[in-house]
Amino acid sequence: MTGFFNSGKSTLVHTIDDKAIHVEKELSKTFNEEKTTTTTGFDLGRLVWARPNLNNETEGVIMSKTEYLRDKDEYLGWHIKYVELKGSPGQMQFSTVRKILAKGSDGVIFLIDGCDLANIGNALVVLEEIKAVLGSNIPMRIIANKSDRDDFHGCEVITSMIGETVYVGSGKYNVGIKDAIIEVLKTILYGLDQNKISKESVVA
Ligand SMILES: Nc1nc2c(ncn2[C@@H]2O[C@H](COP(=O)(O)OP(=O)(O)O)[C@@H](O)[C@H]2O)c(=O)[nH]1
Ligand SMILES: [Mg+2]
Repeated sequence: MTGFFNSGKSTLVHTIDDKAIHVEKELSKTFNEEKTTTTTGFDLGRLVWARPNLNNETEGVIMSKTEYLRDKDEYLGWHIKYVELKGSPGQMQFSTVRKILAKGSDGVIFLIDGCDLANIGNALVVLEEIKAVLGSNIPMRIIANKSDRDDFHGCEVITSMIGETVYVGSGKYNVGIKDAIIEVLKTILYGLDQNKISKESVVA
């Protein structure tokens, strides 16, 4: 998972895996009341995708590895895939770290701060960077994050600014996140065309 500084990457990883690893440091200048640290290394969440069958329409469930190990008996006979969600540092100067972390990724969750249009340009720089490393066909879902806030701009505005489809989400309140991860995982497994078919059937 990547995106510019303050888009909500560390928060999202922590929401879906409360045992996630964070490598952070205090910001020398406070960004705002809430944001006092910045990721200097990475965030690492360990997830499990459990599916009752391997039908490509089957969504299954995303949970943290800890939850899975606790409730393992409920998933007897299900198909289990372990997923690592790596959150990258968002500041421009950490470009090299982002590129190293990106290597070996099978798909991307790209976060944009949906309340901060002033940083859309920076988001685009990070988006181009990830495409340069992983190729522009890498399975990816772009999320306009922080949709819970009153000053959220809505995904239509951000879609038109980015020039690619952007989906609504809130990493803090776990809205749209698991769906995005499942969509990316399905695209990794079944390819873009298969995914389009299943997306249409979800909409219908
Ligand atoms: N309201 C709201 N705030 C969020 C959300 N996600 C992150 N934040 C806040 O945005 C700021 C940046 O989040 P952080 O996870 O550190 O961003 P990162 O730099 O991308 O890792 C923090 O103050 C978070 O509390 C969200 O979905 N909703
Ligand atoms: Mg962070």
